[in-house]
Amino acid sequence: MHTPSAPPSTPAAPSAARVPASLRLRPTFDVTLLQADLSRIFANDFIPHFNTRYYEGDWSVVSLRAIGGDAQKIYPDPTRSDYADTPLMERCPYISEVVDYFRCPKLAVRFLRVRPRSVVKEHRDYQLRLEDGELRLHIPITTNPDVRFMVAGKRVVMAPGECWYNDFTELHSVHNDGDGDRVHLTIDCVVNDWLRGEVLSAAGAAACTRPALIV
Ligand SMILES: O=C(O)CCC(=O)C(=O)O
Repeated sequence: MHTPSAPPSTPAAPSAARVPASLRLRPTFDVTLLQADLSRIFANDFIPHFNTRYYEGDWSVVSLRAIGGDAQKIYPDPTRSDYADTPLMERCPYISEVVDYFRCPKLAVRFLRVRPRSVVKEHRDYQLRLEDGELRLHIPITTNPDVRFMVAGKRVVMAPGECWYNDFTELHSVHNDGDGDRVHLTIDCVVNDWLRGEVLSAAGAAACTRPALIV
């Protein structure tokens, strides 16, 4: 695979309590290959999001890994563990490698698309952060400067190929005021020692780059 790039140093890890609500993790994935996989997904593979009260416009989903391997199942049911790749994953060989990069159990893997002039309204997700033992990673594939992704009152600018942890138990929303689709790959993960280490070491690195507190 195209090995994701990661900085070599691993600063001292903070505790989970010090992890910010939004945090870029170390791997960076190949944008051309991500977009090539996305191009093999067709318009009628996208299914409108089930939470119709939470959005205006077009927010839609493609299930690459779902309950029972069924691409029609777009709800990431936290009570189920029988997740498997759907037939759509076969069209996405690079994304299959990206998913394998994460050395932890994976649940739902989806494309989430927010079309131009669409809004995912402010909401919280239940038990979806490091401390809860399950978290959702976002890897942008297509985006534009007029996407506003807000988490806990702050704008989070995520570029294609980057990998981000967000605390989705905090209020969050997405506005796409641009002209192009915004598509993210999302990977729901069960937190194990490896994943906790990745998040905590990224949090440690982020803390080191913050300005010193002057008292
Ligand atoms: O980015 C999106 O499409 C929605 C983000 C969101 O609400 C989530 O991942 O829980």
